[in-house]
Formats: sequence, C-alpha cells, structure tokens
Amino acid sequence: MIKLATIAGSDASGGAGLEADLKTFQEYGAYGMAAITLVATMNPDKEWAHDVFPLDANCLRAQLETIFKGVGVDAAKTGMLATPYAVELAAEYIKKYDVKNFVLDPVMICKSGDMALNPELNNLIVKELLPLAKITTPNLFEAGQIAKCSTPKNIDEMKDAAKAIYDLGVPNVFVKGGARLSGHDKAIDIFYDGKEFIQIENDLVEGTWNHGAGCTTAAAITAGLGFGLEPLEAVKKAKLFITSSLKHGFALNQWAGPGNPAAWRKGF
Ligand code: PXL
Repeated sequence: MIKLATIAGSDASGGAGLEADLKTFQEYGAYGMAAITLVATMNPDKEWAHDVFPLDANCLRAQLETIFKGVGVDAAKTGMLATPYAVELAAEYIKKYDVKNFVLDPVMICKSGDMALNPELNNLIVKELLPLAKITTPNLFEAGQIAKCSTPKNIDEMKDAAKAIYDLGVPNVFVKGGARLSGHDKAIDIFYDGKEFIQIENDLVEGTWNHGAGCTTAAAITAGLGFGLEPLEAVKKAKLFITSSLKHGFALNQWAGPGNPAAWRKGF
C-alpha cells in the first residue's frame, strides 16, 4: 500500500485543507494520514468569515511521531501551517525521516476567505521547507510572495517567478495560473525544473465552486510522486484530476463550494 501524509489544517466545511487531501489520496488508491496543524472554521452568521484555531506543538509533534516514526510514508505534503512551530516541526520530521517526495504547497492565502497569512511566517516557510521540497506549487499570489516580486499577471512573469523560486533551492516549481490568469481561453500553468519552462494547458473551468482547488492539486501531485511518477508526470496527471473535479464543483451554500474529487473515479 502506498502511504501518504498531509501536514495541514482541517477545513470544517470539508472542501479544502486536509479533508481535500485525504479525499484525493483515496481517489488515487493510496492510504492517507493527516497531522492536523489547525482547525479552520467558517461562520454562517458572519458571511462565512474564517477563524483559525491552531493545535499546540505537543499535539502536532505526537501526530508526526505516529505518522513518520510509527508508520512511514512514500510521500508527504504540507498545507496551511499558521504557526512558526508548525513550520519547524514539519521541517524537522521531513528531514529526520528523509522524505524525498515532499510537496510544499505554500498556502499563504485562502481563496474563499481572502485571508492573507502572516508575511514573517511565509519567510520561515521559504527558509525551512522550500529547500526540502521536491516540488512547490504556488498560485500567482504565492509565487509573487516567494519570488519577492509583484503577483505575476502574464506567462512571462510566471516564468520569471518560477525561475526566482527555483533559484531559492527547490528542484521543481509549478506556478498555477489556472483560471486566474486573465486573457486566455485555457487554464495555463508553468512547470520549471531548471532546464525548461513547460506550459501546461487544460480546459478552463469557469465558475466559483473551486474551494480547495489548490490543496487538491498539491495532494494529487503528492499521490503521483508516491506512486513513483516523475514530477512533470505527477503534475500533468494532477491537472487532469483537478480539472475533472472542478467541472463537477457544487455549492455548499451561497458563500462556498468545492470541486468534486470523485468526478475522476466516475469517469467524468
Ligand atoms: O484553500 C486554502 C486552505 C487550506 N487549508 C485550510 C483551509 C483553506 C481555505 O479555506 O481552510 C484548512
């Protein structure tokens, strides 16, 4: 059995965070485990305003012991970390257990909440986790934050950001333009491995029911690596997975709606 782990927040609404990761791992046919860094809640009486409740360091460490020492993994990812100790503990366990297939999803903003996380924490993520990753999967905003440039607005700027991030010490960079890159009739992403820029195009899925798309994409890449795919192949497969999921997104309420990761299994 291929074993995968996510070190991420729980999204009480179920569409993003570790819930999205575990659903994706399951769809790939892997065994999923989760170390919970925080619980994110959404308040229906305040227009779905987000709150974040971090778990303490002892609780997180105990979960990491269970997963990395007690079981072992073929691949792992991080999602929302939210505290310096979560970043440091994730780095400690990825290093100690020599996790080669580590995917850094540098969650710095939550789409539905528009909640930009703390810039100092972002710097710590770049310092501690980026050099350990086989691949990182920033969206446009995160790519700008990591590359210390403005948010890329076109394909050339995505390539510049990908190169700047690669130069920080990660061997593969996947900058997700997706539907957010305006002026194209395809969803366009850039993969860079230090040799060439590969432009990956998929069907553009318009619409707002895309909560958890970033988590799902990174989880699918993690699963692909766990099953032995090369990074570019893992990315291409993950894009097919998320595209089918988004085509079957649905509303939870008037504020948010996730994709449907089961769409893939059903052959959509
Ligand atoms: O989509 C980013 C994200 C990641 N992790 C958790 C979240 C969210 C957005 O809601 O709740 C736990």
